This record gives sequence, structure tokens and C-alpha cells, in this order.
Amino acid sequence: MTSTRKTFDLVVAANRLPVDKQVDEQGNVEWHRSPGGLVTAMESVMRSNPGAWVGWSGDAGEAPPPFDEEGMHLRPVGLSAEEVRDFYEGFSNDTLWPIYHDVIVPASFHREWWAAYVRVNRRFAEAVAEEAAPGARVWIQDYQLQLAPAFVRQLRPDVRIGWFNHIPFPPVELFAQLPWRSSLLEGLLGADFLGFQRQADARNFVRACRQLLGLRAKGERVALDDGSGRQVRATAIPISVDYRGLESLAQQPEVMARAKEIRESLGNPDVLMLGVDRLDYTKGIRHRLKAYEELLLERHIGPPDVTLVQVATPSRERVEAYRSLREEIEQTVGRINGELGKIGAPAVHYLHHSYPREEMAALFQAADVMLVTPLRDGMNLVAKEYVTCRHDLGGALVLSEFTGAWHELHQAFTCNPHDIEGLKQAMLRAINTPKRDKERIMRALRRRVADHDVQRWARRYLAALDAAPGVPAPDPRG
Ligand code: ADQ
Repeated sequence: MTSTRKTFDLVVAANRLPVDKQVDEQGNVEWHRSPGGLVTAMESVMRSNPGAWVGWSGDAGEAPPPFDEEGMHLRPVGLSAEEVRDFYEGFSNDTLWPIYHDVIVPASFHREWWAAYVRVNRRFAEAVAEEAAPGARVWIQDYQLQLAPAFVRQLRPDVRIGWFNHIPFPPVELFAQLPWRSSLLEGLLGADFLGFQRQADARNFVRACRQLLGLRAKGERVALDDGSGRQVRATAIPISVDYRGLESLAQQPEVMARAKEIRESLGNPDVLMLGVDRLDYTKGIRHRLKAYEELLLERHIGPPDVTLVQVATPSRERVEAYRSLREEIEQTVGRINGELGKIGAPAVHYLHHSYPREEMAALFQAADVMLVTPLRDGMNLVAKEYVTCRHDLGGALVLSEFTGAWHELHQAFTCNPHDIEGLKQAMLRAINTPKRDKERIMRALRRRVADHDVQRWARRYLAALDAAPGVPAPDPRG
């Protein structure tokens, strides 16, 4: 590190940079902000702290040089094509992701994937160490970067290190399957503060430290046994959405007009049901379709009066479990439409694309019933986005109790997606509950999200990072 180089008081590290690369017709490269909640949250905190963001650009190959964009210093980290395969698709998404989501599909264990995970985490830590000012706050995101906290600490013992897990942290019985479980825990314990979506996730982490590393823990604090006297705090700080930004988008006349247009183009059904998910086996799309199909077969509902729009964003298409899920969902949709659709009135409208934010807000406003039925989900922002967009107090949210969101939004029409009969009942209740009762529920759900938005989440996280115990003050009695 040279003394003339600019460094930053806040450094965020995440698998991806908060921008997407676009190349125009002349071959000029432009970067456009990707509109995720994390970026919005960081914007609000970075306005008062000069900040850097360390992340992968999304293309295999050498990292482009650092650049500044929308008030942030962006520091790309390069991944080779093999590292994209082994670190990202392999260890992150085919080893950790299934273990951290209750092994809905089996996890794959490969030692060369682990080697790539270690190597890439070290590279991220080196980039962070170069960007951080003396005593800076470093905020590392998510399951792809669990070793980075300890690597950063080795390189820069002067900085404060936080990590936030966007996905669940598994019970120790599942976590223990990982051949690299101790190294992962030791990587995380390099941080001063660990944030989780639910208190149960934080407790699972503390229990794993006790049982697998033999460390002492009291409440939310784990005490290290390396002679440093350091303690690490683990607690829940659930993420949220940019309530005010999204609500005002949903109030724009063009968005409201588009919502009406969507309903008209679907033949103005009495009940429009909606699912919006990354095409992922954790999201319970198969269970949702099964329940819907049975409701149609039993003639509780049927097109054209009731229809379902399922938006399934393409995701991780080079991982086998995702390819076979896509095939299965597409076959199921084809079968339901073949058997139960009518001319001009399919039972399921299936859309396998990404949409701009305005279109998503219009879809949320058009939907009478929003189906959020994951088998396991760290939070699920779609549930919070839906209620945020319903400034008209219309609509009903069916929400799985296995999402982090349910712990805040339990007034929703709750379901256990494994219980198909129960899921059908929740869907029917969401349709048939009187309008005034649904409005009362929606008002309560909206109040919760309005009071706990993503800006509050980021402020709370950084305050907890600042207040984390680190090394407790020496005992004055000596
Ligand atoms: P995800 O698993 O990606 O996130 P989720 O929280 O639902 O799940 O976020 C998905 C985001 O993508 C939402 O903002 C949604 O609006 C958007 N989206 C989905 N389909 C889209 C489409 N077709 N077009 C455009 N946008 C679309 C992980 C964890 C979650 C956790 C988040 C944040 O798995 O549990 O809530 O991180 O911490």
C-alpha cells in the first residue's frame, strides 16, 4: 500500500459488483447500476462515508481496472473460466447452497472446488486490504465469501470486519456434512460481527462453533481460544427493501396504467395469481403448481375466472440441478395448460425472463394473490416488494413459514408448502377472505415493511459492527 493511494473508510465486498456491463454497437463499454436492494441500501450509507465496492464483474478473465461510478469506487476482482466453474457454480452454488437450504437437492463435494474457493476468497481479501483506509469498516456479503473475514484480518488487523449472510445458516447436523466445516467457521470468526436473517440462523452458527470447534459461547458471543481474548457477536439483522423508493415507483401513473393493461391482456380475470422467483429449487415452484393444478382439477377454481402468471427468472443454468428443475417446471406447465386450459385462456402464463423494475411493480399491482411458497429462503424480498407496491391495500400474500420474511410478516396467509392440502386451503382463503379483512391485513404488512426498510437495515448493521465487542476492555483489577 503506498501513502498516495486513495483508500476508503467503508469497503463492501460482495460476489458481484453492483453494476452490469453493457457494450454498445460501437463496442464501447458502459456500466449500469444493477437495481438490487443491497445497492440501494449501500447508496444511503455511502453518501455519508466515501465507499469502495470489491466484486466480480460477471465476465471470466482478467479484472478490468478499478473505476468510479455513481459516487462509489468499484474494484473488480477477476475470475478465470475455471474459477467461475469451481468457485462460483461449483462450491458456492452446488456445495454450499444446497447444504444451507436443507439439502432439498444433494450437495456435491469436490476438493478442487474447495481449492478454488480458498484461492478466490484470498483474492477478494487482498483487494479489500488494498482499498481500506486505516481503521476502516469492511462489510463482506454472503456465503461465497466466508473465508474472506479471516484473510482480511491477517492482512489488516486494524480494520473492523463484518459479514452478512443473505441465505439461511444450516443446523449443525447439516453443516457438519461439509468436509471443510472447521475452516469455514474459522474464516467467519475472522470477523468482529456476523449478521444473519433470522435469530435461528445466528443460533445455528453459535452452536456449530461450540460443537465443531469446542469454543465457549455466551448468548450471541463466541469467545476465541487463540489467546487474543477476542469475541465475535452473531445476531439477526433481517434485510428489507427500499420501501419509499419502490412505493413511489408503484404510484406512478404509467405503472398503474400498465397494471390495468396487464389484467386486460389476461382477459380481466376475477382472480389473478402471481409467482415471481429465480428459477431455483428452494422457491417451491413445483409445490405451488401442484396445489394450483389440484384446485383446478377439483373445480374449486378455473380459467378464465382464475389464472396464474408465473415469472421464473433464468438462474445458474450451468448447474445440473437447475437445468433439470427448468425442464420439470416447463413440462408441468405444458401439462396443466394442455389438460386444463381453454382456447385464449391458458391456466398458467409462464414467463422465463427478467423484467425492469417498473414492469415488476405493475405485475405486483395487477396480482390479487401473490404466491411466495419457498421450501427454505433466507428472507425473500419478493414478499416485501409485493406489499410495498400495494398502496391501494388490494391483494393478498400467501407466504411460506420457511422464509425469513414470514418471521416479520406472519399476518400473511401462511402456508407450509410441503403440505399440498394446506397450501390449497391457504390459496382459497387468500381468494375468498372478505375485502375489508384483506385490507386490514395488507395495512399491517405494509406498516412492518415501511418501518423496517433497507436503509434502516444498513444503518443498524453498521451500528452493530461499530459496537461489536472485539477485544473486551482489560479488567481494571489487572
Ligand atoms: P434471491 O434468492 O435471489 O436472494 P429474493 O429475495 O426473492 O431471492 O430476491 C430476488 C430479487 O430478484 C427480487 O428483488 C425480485 O424482485 C427480483 N426478481 C425476481 N424475478 C425477477 C424478474 N423476472 N425480473 C426482474 N427482477 C426479478 C437472496 C436470498 C434471499 C434474500 C436475498 C436478499 O436467497 O432469501 O431475501 O438474497 O438478502
